[in-house]
Amino acid sequence: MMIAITREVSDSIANCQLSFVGRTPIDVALAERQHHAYQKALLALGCRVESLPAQHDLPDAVFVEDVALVFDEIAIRTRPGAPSRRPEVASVAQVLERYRPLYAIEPPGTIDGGDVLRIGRTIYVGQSARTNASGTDQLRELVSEAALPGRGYTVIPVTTRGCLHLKSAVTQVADDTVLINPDWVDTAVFANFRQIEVDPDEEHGANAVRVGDHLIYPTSFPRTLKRLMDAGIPVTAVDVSELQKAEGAVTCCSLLFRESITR
Ligand code: CIR
Repeated sequence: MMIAITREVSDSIANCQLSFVGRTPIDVALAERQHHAYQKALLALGCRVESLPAQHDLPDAVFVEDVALVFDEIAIRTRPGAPSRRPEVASVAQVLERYRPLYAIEPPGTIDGGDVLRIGRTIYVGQSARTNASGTDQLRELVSEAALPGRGYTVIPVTTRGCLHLKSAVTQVADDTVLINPDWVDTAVFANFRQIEVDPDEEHGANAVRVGDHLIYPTSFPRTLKRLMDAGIPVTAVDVSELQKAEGAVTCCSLLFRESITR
């Protein structure tokens, strides 16, 4: 069973952090409806959705992906790069403790979950304004072969440019395939994968959520959506326009993991 942890939209979302997107008015009621449709898509793909109550004093709290990393073996509370987002961590960590042994990124380390892309036994970590070398080194130790005998991961730091997170620039869309924006990350890092590039007019289009072999993907990138469908990848399209105004993408609205632990 796949678990999806989500959090309801804060009514203060208009005060969110913004880095590469200009501030425009957000329709909170519409954001809530879109978020519910996103949760429904997760349910329809067989996930058990654990929806946490909104944290109205924390504008970005709907973006739960950034505050924790969940692997088959352990979970890690992150220390988000934006100080305003650090109070979001504790309540999600409390839930994760029920599922995995829980570790933490300590100061001066910072990591946003949006910078962490796991593919198989490799973890690519975006080096962004939100994720630093100390955070990356701490993650490397926590998932090393020494820490997880027989189940260690290789951690590869990846430089990003012009975007918020690594997963703004690249996500996995099939076992052997990534969806990628070549302007925001060096495609050579993913040379071992088949690569589907975003349409040049859809620069934010590289972020897809993968549930089993299926994707959840925004309706706002129709040309890239067609590329995914032409590649034979099953896609559920969702309208997340209001969350995109908060610089959110589809991966960032859930923490997705297998219920059972692997030791
Ligand atoms: C932020 O800047 O932190 C939020 N406004 C958006 C976070 C999006 N997170 C993600 O893509 N993982």
